[in-house]
Order: sequence, then C-alpha cells, then structure tokens
Amino acid sequence: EKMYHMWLQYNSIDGPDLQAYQKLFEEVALMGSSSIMEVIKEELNIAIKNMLHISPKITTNQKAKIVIGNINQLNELLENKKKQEIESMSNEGYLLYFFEEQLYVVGKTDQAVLYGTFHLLRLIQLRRTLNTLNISEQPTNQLRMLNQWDNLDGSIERGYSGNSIFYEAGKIVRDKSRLKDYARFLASIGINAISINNVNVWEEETFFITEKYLPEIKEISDIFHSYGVQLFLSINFASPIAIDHLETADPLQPEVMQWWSNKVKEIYDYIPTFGGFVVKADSEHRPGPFTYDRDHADGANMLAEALAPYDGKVIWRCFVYNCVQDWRDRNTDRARAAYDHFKPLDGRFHPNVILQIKNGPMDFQVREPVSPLIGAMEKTNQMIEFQVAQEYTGQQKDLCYLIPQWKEVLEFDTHIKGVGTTIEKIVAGNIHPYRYSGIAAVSNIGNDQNWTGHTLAQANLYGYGRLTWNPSLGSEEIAKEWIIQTFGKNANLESVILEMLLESWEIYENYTAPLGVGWMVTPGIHYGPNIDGYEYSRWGTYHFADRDGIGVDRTKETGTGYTEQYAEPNKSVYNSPTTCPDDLLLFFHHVPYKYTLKNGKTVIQHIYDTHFKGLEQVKELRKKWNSLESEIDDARFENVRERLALQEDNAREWCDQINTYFYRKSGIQDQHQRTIY
Ligand code: BDP
Repeated sequence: EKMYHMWLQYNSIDGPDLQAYQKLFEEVALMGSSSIMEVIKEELNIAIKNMLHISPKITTNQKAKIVIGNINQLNELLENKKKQEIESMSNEGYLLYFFEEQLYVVGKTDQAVLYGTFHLLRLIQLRRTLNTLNISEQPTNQLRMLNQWDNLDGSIERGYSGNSIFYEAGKIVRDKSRLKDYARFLASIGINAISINNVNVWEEETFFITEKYLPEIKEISDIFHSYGVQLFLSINFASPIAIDHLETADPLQPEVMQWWSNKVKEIYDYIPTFGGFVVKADSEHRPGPFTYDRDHADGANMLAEALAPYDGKVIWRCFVYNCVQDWRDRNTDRARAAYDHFKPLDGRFHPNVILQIKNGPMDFQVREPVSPLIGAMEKTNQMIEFQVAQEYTGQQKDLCYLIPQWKEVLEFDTHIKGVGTTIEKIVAGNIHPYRYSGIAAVSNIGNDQNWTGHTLAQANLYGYGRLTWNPSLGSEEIAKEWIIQTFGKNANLESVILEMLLESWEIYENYTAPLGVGWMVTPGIHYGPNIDGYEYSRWGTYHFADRDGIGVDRTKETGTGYTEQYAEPNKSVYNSPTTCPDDLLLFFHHVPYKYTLKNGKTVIQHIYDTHFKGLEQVKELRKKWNSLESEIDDARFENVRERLALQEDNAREWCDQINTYFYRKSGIQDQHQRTIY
C-alpha cells in the first residue's frame, strides 16, 4: 500500500499544526470547470481527507478561506499588481499567496493551477506554515518530458520494475486506473510531456498511428491531458512501407510526404491535443533517411512539415552512431558520432524540430563528460536526455541517487558563448534563441507494486521532475522533500536516508568502471562486471587495458580528436592529462598504471582503493538501513533490505573482478597487500 503511493502518501497530520490546517481547508472555492479542474477537486479530496481527516466543502464562494482558479476565473478578485505578475509569466506559472485572510492559488491556465495546487499540498506534507505564503513560480524548462520504453508485449526495454503499466500481452491495458495514478505523480512534479512507446519501434508498434490503436491511445491521451501531460508517440521511420506498402520511405519523395501528412491529420482527428513524434532513426539498426542517401535534416523536416499545421513537434534523437564499427579503427570513435553527424546540419532543421541529445557522448555511464553537441548548434532547437532508469547505474537493484549527477551536467560550463554558458541555460533556451527546448528522460517505472523496483529509486523519478522544473534546487533539498513526503516527518529517518542517497552515486562509481572509462558491464544486460565483455565487440565501447596501461586516447595529437569538439578552455583542459580532471582521465587518455593522479595516488592504486572502499561502503549502507527497521513499515523496509543485499553481492563481484583483473594485467601489487586473487 504505502509503497504504491510513492511521495503522495498524504500522511495523517497530528499535533498542533492540525487545527490550523483544518480551519483553512473547511471550505475551498474552486473556480471554473475543465477536466483539469476536476482532477484538482479529486486530488484535494484525497489529500485533505488523508492528512486532515476532513472533507473540505468545495464551493465557488469567493469568500472561502482558500480560492483556487485561473486568472480569468479570479479576475475580479485579484489586485492589479497580482494580475500583472501573472500576465508576465509563462502559461505554466502560478502564484500561491495569502491576502486578507484568504489563500489564493491562481495560475495563468488550469494547468498552472494544477501545479500550484500540488505545490500547496506538498507544503502541507512538509508541514510548512501557510499563513505567510507568498510564492510565485514558473518552470525553468519548457519541455519536461518522460520517455517510456514500453513495448506492446508488456516488456520494457531497460525496465527494472516489472512489466509495462501501458501494455499487456500484445494489447493496450484495459483497466487504465494505474495510468491515471501515474499521471497524478507526473503532474505533482511538473512533468508536462510523455512518449508512451519504446524508441525502438518494432513490428506491431508501428501500427500505433493507425485506426487499430488510435481510439485507445486517445483514451490514454485524455487521461494524461487532464493532468497537463501531453502525449507523444515514437514512430517507425519506415511506416509508409510497413503500414501501407509504399515502395519507399524516402523523405524527399512527394508520395511519402503526402502519406505522412495524411497520417498526421488522421492522428489529430483522434487526438487534437497530440504532441508529436519521437524518432530514433539510423541508429542501432532502426531505419532512417540514410537508406535513401538523405540526411537527418531531410528526415526530420519531412515529419515536421506534416506536423506543423497542428503545432506538433518532431523530437529527433541524436543517439546516432555506427554500431558495427571495428575496434581497431581508432578513427571511428563512438563518442564523436553525435556531434559529427549533427553539427554540420545546424540551420537546416525546421522550427518545430527539437534534437534530443543524451547527456554524455556515449550512453548513460556512471561518469561521462557532457556531450559537446549540447549548445553547439545555435540555430537548432535542442533538449537534453537523461536516463532515470538505471541501466548502467545498478538497475534499481543497487542504490544510485542520480540527481547529483544530473546537477553536475546541468552546471557544466560549455563556454560556447563565453563564461557561464551552462547546459542548464542552454536547455532552458536562455542562450540561443530556441523556440522549443527542455529536458527528457527515460522513465524508471513499471508495474511493480512500488513502481520502481527499489523503493528508494522513487527518489530519482521525483527528483527528475523537481530538478527539471527548477534546476537551481539542490540535490539535498530535493532528497529531503522526497523523504518527508514518502516516509513522514522523522528527524532520524530523514538524516539516515539523506546520507544514504547523497553518497550512493559515489559508492556505485567506486566499485564499478574507474575514472570515467565506463562499460566493463555484462554485455546485453548491462548489470554486473565483465571487464572485457565489450572490449572486442563492435559497439565502440573500449577501455584498451593492456599490460602497460589503460584508457581511451581521445586527444587531438595521438587520439581520436574528440577533444576538439569542445570549446576552449574545455578543449585544452581535456586534451592534456595534466589538466584533465581525475574522474574523467581514462575517458580522454591512455596512461600507464603508475601514472600519478591529482589526488596523489597512482591509477592502479586508485583502482584498488576505490574498489575495496566501495564494497565497504555498501556494507555501511546496509547497516544504516537496518538501523531504521522500527521506523519504517515492513513492506518498504524489506524491499530495500533485500535490494541492499543484492547490491552487496554485486559490489563484491565488481571489486573482486576489477582488482584481480588489473593485478594480473599490470603485475603491480596493492600497496596495502589486501587479498587479490
Ligand atoms: C541504450 C540502450 C538501448 C536503447 C538505446 C537508445 O541499451 O536499449 O535502445 O540506448 O537510447 O542505452 O536508443
């Protein structure tokens, strides 16, 4: 039960706060009617009943203690100053304030009012006093999106929390109540867009854009729409061939263009609020414009033209690289691929195309530099892609709170337009005049009772939404909010879980691939160690360890020249091992095992130390969690206890294999003579 409700527990409030809250919520005026206003009413009923044990009288009485509505509905009630303030905000902006004994939640649109309401409910969950409120908020990022990698057969690509909540055994789920709950969770953290099928669009999913599936997809869309979340679909670039047996999917062929234009019209006839397409093309065996000797701009623009009359968007992924490359060919560095493919196309994309770029140049490793493509295209809308699903960071068996990683990425200074050109500002659309921009991420939920497999992995989903709404929030602040809402207000519990979350990314990094080199995971499944698992395969993911040293030379002079894709000073900083930060050293350089790091240790000793340490830290995590046994309900306590046991097994395996491997490769002893096999 409790695990299902994630951070919307609405725990019962007692003690001195209760009466004050109760008084306030005796009567709530809800102005206006729309599907969004309906869900606001529902949410208030659930929340107030659970927290305050009363059923608020919902009226339209302007004298009620709490008044909720959009600016048009509340027009006569508002002072001019407040009206102007709201006018100056984006459509999603709202005010939350006390004025003459009344509490106002007023937004520019119903969607904004919904966000304001969730904000108010969050404050109560956090036990804040309300009678001095004076909040004005709007999201920093325009698009705040989740990508489901769900398949029609019910499986989820890189899903670690059970099966899909959208599909089951080749069908869209009939009972959509869980989708509604998911939409609630997303709205409560400000997510405003979702794509509901895997970016790898296989056989049957291709037909999502046909009458066979559109009526039911419309139902899903309506559910999300009433929570302010716009629905997108991933499409198969070869759809004209697959669906209607056209001879080609060439984006410059008039018949193909006409086909898409008809198709898009059909979709909007069913779903007028449809958001657009997410496209993975010419990547990992998916079809795309390359088949016809066209480029990505040709491909994206063709779809963009079809969508433009409806304000639809094309979200075109930049995860494009040669996945059948030869490891001996140092010139085909996978890290270079996105930039090499897309940068020359700047200026050619239509204004309703957005390029979606993974945060790093490789693939969601525990540590990667920031993708040099982000911000490098001034005339092309861009958004960043994170992965909430922990594909390479423990798969929701191991604890890894990812907000600190994402914050580092967002705070990275690209220097593309001088000092202070951070990723945060680029994706917020504050550097280049992007029409659309924002953040997307691969979701981590499934049909497990607790949604995320590991109960503490709920914090990643929560944090993703909060950070995307407001990137200036701290990792710690976000974690605290999540802990209190999820487990209740309890100082000890708060400090223990906070500590566990905040150190978890470092711990995971300690026992896995060292110093930014990445991979070393079991091929295919990507969990657990296999140091050479990808070393001699064709995916472009190598560490080049030999008897003398390790790391990938990506320098200008002797390596792949990847460092050239950054603006100065990053280019020079990364290009030299003496200035390259330790934690990325092996991503950029091939160095001898006895190379001395800035932290004073040799590379080999650093590897030994961090791996022994990582394992010890996991043991500590288990102790910390066990100390909370009496303070947490059994189900959630057991869930995390079990996961931490799995994590210890995994950490031990990594530690053993990595240390043994490098001891055998290098022949260099651990200075502390710890046991290495
Ligand atoms: C990789 C995943 C693969 C995805 C691909 C993508 O291993 O399953 O299809 O990314 O992003 O991380 O398209």
